[in-house]
Amino acid sequence: MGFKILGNELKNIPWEDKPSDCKRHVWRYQANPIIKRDAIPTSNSIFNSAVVPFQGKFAGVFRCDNLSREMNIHAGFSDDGINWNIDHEPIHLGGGLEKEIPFQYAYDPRVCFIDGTYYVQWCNGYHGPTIGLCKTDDFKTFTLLENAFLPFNRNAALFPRKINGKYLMLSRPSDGGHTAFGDIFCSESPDLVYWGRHRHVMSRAGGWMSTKIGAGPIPIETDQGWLLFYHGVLNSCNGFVYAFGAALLDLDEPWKVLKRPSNYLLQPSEIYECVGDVPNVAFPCATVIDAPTGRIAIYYGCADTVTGLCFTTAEELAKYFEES
Ligand code: BMA
Repeated sequence: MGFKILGNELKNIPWEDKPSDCKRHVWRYQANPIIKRDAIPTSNSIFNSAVVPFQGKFAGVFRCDNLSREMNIHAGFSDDGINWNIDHEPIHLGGGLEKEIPFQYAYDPRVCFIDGTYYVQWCNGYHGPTIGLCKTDDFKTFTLLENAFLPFNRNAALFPRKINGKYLMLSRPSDGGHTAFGDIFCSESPDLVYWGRHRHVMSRAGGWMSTKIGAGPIPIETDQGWLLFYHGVLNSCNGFVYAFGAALLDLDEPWKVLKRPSNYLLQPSEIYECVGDVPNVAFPCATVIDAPTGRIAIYYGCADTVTGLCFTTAEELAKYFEES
């Protein structure tokens, strides 16, 4: 099959070549985790976080649970995408709307660059979990926008360009607890305020994704369709296990699934993925890509405690999609 990533060159993408003894399509950064749980003085854990190229370097929005275990999002900056300076204070959401939508909690951010602006989507506490949105140009000043949906919802990921003139966003309707179900839907908006034309994209399936699934990073445009990394959850006798895989969605109507292999790409196996505040969690929230080489670096939360980095390429994923 083979496919080509449509996007920018990123010469300074964080990168390690595939080890010669690696049998999988995704391989981990050897010095994982890249962000330790106590990387800032106030953090119990830093995981499920989003990163984007920014002004020739990198910026990000990080999920930091603090020492009283409140969940919040913090901005951070990096020269190389690996070593991060994360603000000790949470992001201040301004612009006026914060009086209408007072802060309760924030977690699992994704960051999407569209038409020159960075939009953050996260799970926002508003009488239960729903999807919060804000925008920034500099990762210093953040303007709060309307929540996209009613509670309960999680795992939102905007598409990185308008499709047929509209913003599209994936999300995962849920409940107010540790949701034992969940499928991915796609919603449309003319203005990032009013959302409708909700379409079912895909349901949980067998094995590693038998309990629930949720969109991971912002979808990546390729000549064969949108490349979506997504997490899937298996309910074992010892609790949930979060792994991730990938699917290809139609470019014009992304609620149509073109390819969806049944194998996972990465399953919690390393000690920092299997042991932590929530064991056995690999939860991807961001990628950075170098289109000419097809290189993809994936940022993922490990055991709800630390942040890891792993790698793949368009060539590897083409093989993965052929195996399905
Ligand atoms: C989900 C979210 C994620 C978390 C996962 C595993 O419901 O809370 O933030 O990584 O559970 O605990």
